[in-house]
Amino acid sequence: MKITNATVNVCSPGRNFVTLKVETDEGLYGLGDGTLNGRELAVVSYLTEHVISCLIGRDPFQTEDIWQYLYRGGYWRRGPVTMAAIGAVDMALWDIKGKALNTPVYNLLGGRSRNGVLVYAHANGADIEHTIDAVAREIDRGYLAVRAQSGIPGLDSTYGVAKGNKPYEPAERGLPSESLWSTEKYLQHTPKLFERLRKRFGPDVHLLHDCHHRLTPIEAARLGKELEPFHLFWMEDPTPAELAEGLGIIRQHTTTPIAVGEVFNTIWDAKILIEKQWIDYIRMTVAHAGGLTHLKKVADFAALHHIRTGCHGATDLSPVSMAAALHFGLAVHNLGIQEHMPHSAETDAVFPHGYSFHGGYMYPGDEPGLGVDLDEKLAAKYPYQRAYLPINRKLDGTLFDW
Ligand code: EZ4
Ligand code: CO
Repeated sequence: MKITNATVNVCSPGRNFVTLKVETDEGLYGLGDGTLNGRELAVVSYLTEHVISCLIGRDPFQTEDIWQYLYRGGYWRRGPVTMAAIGAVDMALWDIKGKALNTPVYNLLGGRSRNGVLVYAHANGADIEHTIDAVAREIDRGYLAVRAQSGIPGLDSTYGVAKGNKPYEPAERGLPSESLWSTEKYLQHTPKLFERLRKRFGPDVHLLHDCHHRLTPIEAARLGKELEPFHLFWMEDPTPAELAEGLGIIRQHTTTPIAVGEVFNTIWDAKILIEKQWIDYIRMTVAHAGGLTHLKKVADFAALHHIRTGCHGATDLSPVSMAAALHFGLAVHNLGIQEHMPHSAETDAVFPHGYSFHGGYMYPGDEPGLGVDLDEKLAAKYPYQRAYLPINRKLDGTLFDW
């Protein structure tokens, strides 16, 4: 089999998605997700200007060699744009492989290690009472694990909390919006939220929380200690993780489990964190970490160090990524949990898919390949619209981490 053509689709059914379609001389095609929130067109250009012509004539079964060709052969290694482009190609090739062999991708990654993939829902509210209601709604829908984020008294908006009645969506159309932040107010408020949630929902539901890279290591250590009585499943991105040793400081102070990695691209971002066992969950995505070929290696390395997976699964990853994460999560031995932020009805219609949710778990479905398609006609009705993630400032105007 040979690759004969590849095209990039950019559409915006509620939010922007970049989808690579790789075609073969046998009529089979594969899809890969290359969406990089707020920087979408950089990946499009990387693919169309620099990658696609190098793929023509290659054997799509050679996932390892093509991965190395694009990673080592590009000379300029790593980085989110490069790795998202490689991720899109790699995903599409695994999709083709599955279709050609008439088997779901999970069978090519080791087969089923479990019946379904444990997922967590998002719940948020303007204050603690509304967040409690939102968690109750997700539990009623069948979720066994819920991430809780709450508005903070004295701050107009914060990460993870929806404005109005719309579901939370981090990117907004137009230029970046700005929000104001106070670590002091956040640290006072957050333990109260989890005290209330545990009291209300009892010990069994898994509770998660995302700090979104906003604390220094010692601030995160304080929060982790104060959350210990409420037994979180994890505390996510407590501090920016470029400085790996920061996670080491947090680890010395608290037994609250730590999850990081949604902005990582390769094993090199995570190597020290994994080796030192400073984290408990590695959250890289199939799309941004160079596809299944690389993520499988990361997961196997993590497994040697008691670290489990917890792939990022926000709505800015397309249903193609969601499917890939579910095949991966079903197959790897060290699955922790998978994030599940359901896509809008418009997005689901553009990307018909075989995966499903039932009773707290998701299932990739048994269709050959990844089990996701792209309705190009419908996609054409939703042209790209520029959108950015917000930026964040401290109350005195200093630019801060969002
Ligand atoms: O802010 O995906 O855990 N989920 C997250 C997300 C990220 C967005 C950024 O594009 O942190 O909401
Ligand atoms: Co996050």
